[in-house]
Amino acid sequence: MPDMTATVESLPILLVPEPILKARSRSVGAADVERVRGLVPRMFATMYRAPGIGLAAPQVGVGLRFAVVDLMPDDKPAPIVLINPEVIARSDEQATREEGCLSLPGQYADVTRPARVTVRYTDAEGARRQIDAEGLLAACIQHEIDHLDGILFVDHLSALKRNMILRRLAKELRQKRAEAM
Ligand code: GNR
Ligand code: NI
Repeated sequence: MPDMTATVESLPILLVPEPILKARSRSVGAADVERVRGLVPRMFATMYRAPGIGLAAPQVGVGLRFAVVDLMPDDKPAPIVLINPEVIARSDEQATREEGCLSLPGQYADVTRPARVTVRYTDAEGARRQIDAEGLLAACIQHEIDHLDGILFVDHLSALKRNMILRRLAKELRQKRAEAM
């Protein structure tokens, strides 16, 4: 008897400087729906295990425009699947908060973005939806949509801060890989 409660396998998370992280992903079309359906549970498993509050398909090597998000309010799962998400309105008001990224492990910086966004997307059931986001959810959704356009949170920083972070990450990964030998 197969174990029906078997844990969904995590996927490897690609790290900077993987080229796919700098590429624009293409829209999910009807022909991609089965592939997306298969990937979504694995992407949630990968995100929860990391742990993170969002994960975009290119971070697991898939060049398609979808992402998963879960802020786990009150420690309870609240999974959101964003397929072909589009920001259709953004506030003039900006907000600054510290961001991190699973593709730049251990690196954090303050990022300024629109405080509120309205996002149109297709959900996991194929229904067209719209969400008004603010606070951390707004930052997270914008961060994930950026990934679909090949943009990383460090691209919102000055060249000086960006290079500082990229050099620090390269050094830390080099050290970690040397230790693992
Ligand atoms: O886990 C994550 N935390 C986070 C914090 C502030 C703004 C955005 C994020 S998303 C990030 C996970 C990730 O890399 N998603 O692409
Ligand atoms: Ni990220």
